[in-house]
Amino acid sequence: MPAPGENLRIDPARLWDSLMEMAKIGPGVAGGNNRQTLTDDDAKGRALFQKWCEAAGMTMGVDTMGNMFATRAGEDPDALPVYMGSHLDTQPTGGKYDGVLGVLGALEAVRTMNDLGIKTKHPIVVVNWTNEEGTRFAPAMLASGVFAGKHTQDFAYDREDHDGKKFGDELKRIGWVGDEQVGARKMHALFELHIEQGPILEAEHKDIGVVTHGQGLRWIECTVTGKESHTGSTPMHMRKNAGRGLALVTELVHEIAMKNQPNAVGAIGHIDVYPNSRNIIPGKVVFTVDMRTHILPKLNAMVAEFMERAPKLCADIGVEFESKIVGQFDPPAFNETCVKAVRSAAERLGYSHMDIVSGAGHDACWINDVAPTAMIMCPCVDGLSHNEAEEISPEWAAAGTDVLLHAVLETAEVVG
Ligand code: HGY
Ligand code: MN
Ligand code: MN
Repeated sequence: MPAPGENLRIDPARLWDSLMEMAKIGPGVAGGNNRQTLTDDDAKGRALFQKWCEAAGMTMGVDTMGNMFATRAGEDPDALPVYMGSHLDTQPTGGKYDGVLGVLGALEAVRTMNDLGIKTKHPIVVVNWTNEEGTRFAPAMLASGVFAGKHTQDFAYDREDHDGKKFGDELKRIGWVGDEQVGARKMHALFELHIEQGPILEAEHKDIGVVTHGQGLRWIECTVTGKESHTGSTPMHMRKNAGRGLALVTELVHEIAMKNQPNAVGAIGHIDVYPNSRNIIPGKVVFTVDMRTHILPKLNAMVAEFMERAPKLCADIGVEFESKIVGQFDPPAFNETCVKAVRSAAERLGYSHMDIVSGAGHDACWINDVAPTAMIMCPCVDGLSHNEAEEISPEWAAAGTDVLLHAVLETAEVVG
């Protein structure tokens, strides 16, 4: 199949305008976004995305997890579609590009195909996956996980946010329960463009990351139980301070990650302290440990060491420790043919590139289990993400989207 010509490029200004337009929905307090999944702002972002897709001549399908699929017809309607996309939901203090670049970059690729009257054998579908972030409703990549058969829909609908609202109820409330059975769609391939969310590409002065693998992830929700009592009048030897358990476990997670360098990370990002009163010793602390590496035996060993040592640390100070896995996936190795299409696209377009392992989890990590999948990354300033100051350059956005366009056209087979 002849590859698209190296002069075939997207419209960088149109892409950037769309990114800035979407960023106006669910603004953060410091220049980023707070467009959390299944909020009214998420609904507004979905509506704008649907409007743009329909203006680009695509037809929108929605499944029972709210996943959105905008289809551009192919010359062979029986050929399995080539999918491209990511997520529009953001962290509570998220950036403007995490996920959004992958969705709007895919839309820009279709707009460019329309401008040039490009026809493909395979239909092309632009995707917005529901709840990639997993911050309001754990786990992350929830809807792509249901699509890939990793979770049941009942499990997903039952997930509760901090206020006890259920995923299924919130999806219904915002009016985005679709009629398609989730997971029924079959894919010829899927490509996801995403910002790196780390410092490597910028430090190496590379425009494109050719993602060969992703890190595996374990989210362990821990509950440390002590005894609430007065911070002033309770003698030190009589205290059961759950906060100390959190401190010891936090340090343990860091120690295990550092012992397993390179290519291992660990931290605790979510913490709820009860009753969280200045003059009451914490009686209970609930927190989530996030451990990752792209080496599966190492990941399993890190978790095993944690599960062996954490309960003892807590018992030694007289507090109880319980834990449960609330999110997990093994390290994905992406499809070699799709990865090659990404790499050759970068070469053809003259963009500097390097192979890279994705540090963050992405919907592509789950879809990789049900269809040939690959990812394209662009740098981000100082490697910063999951922070309102997240920034990329218009040039980086355009380069990544050019590569996405070429890889998708090569895979979807241009026929005219
Ligand atoms: O947690 C992750 O890696 C992704 O950003 N949800
Ligand atoms: Mn993301
Ligand atoms: Mn994210």
